[in-house]
Amino acid sequence: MKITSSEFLVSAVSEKQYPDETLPEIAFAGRSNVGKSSLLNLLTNRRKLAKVSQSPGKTRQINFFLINGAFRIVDLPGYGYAKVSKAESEKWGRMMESYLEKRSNLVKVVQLVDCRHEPSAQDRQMYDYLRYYGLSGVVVATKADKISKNELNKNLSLIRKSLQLEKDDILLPVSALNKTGMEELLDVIEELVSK
Ligand SMILES: Nc1nc2c(ncn2[C@@H]2O[C@H](COP(=O)(O)OP(=O)(O)OP(=O)(O)O)[C@@H](O)[C@H]2O)c(=O)[nH]1
Ligand SMILES: [Mg+2]
Repeated sequence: MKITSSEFLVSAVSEKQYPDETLPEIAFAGRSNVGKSSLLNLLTNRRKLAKVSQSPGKTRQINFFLINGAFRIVDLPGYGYAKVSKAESEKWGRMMESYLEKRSNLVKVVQLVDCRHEPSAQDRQMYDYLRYYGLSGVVVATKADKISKNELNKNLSLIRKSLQLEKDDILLPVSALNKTGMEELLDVIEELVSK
């Protein structure tokens, strides 16, 4: 699949701001700074569609993007950002729950993890949660340009083990810097939204 059009729709903090449930949605989840917004920009070939920054915690809302007029990619706010208050992190939890647990047109959540490290406790918790709601099965390992091929292979099996991925679960290394892994991911997304 090629993405030929992409459009920012809305930034939402509550359900009433979400777009209607007519189009299938694929959401990106992962810790703050893992590269969710960068990946979206790369997939859509638009450098500034989603805001990217050096400082974590950039995406604080649920951002909906219309892709090819046919489905949506949803950029979820990241977790694990140290500098958030307790009140803010509770707000994050409620926001995520209301989206992930009730959204009838949500097809799958792509979980992003940093390929350089073993998944954190929060990564594992998030993935378990997605598994519980039947939204798991596709994991992307970001920033593949930062380590050697050898290390990457080693870490991919570590990630598989740590998140307890099943044989059929997909784990794709990507690099937003080198623009690798995008076609594979687009194929997976195409398959998911055409079901
Ligand atoms: N080298 C390298 N850097 C990357 C890659 N992907 C993202 N980055 C960098 O990582 C930082 C965070 O990227 P974002 O895309 O903003 O991360 P995010 O997951 O959207 O973060 P939040 O919005 O805080 O949840 C930025 O400085 C990006 O340039 C990658 O594949 N390779
Ligand atoms: Mg972001």
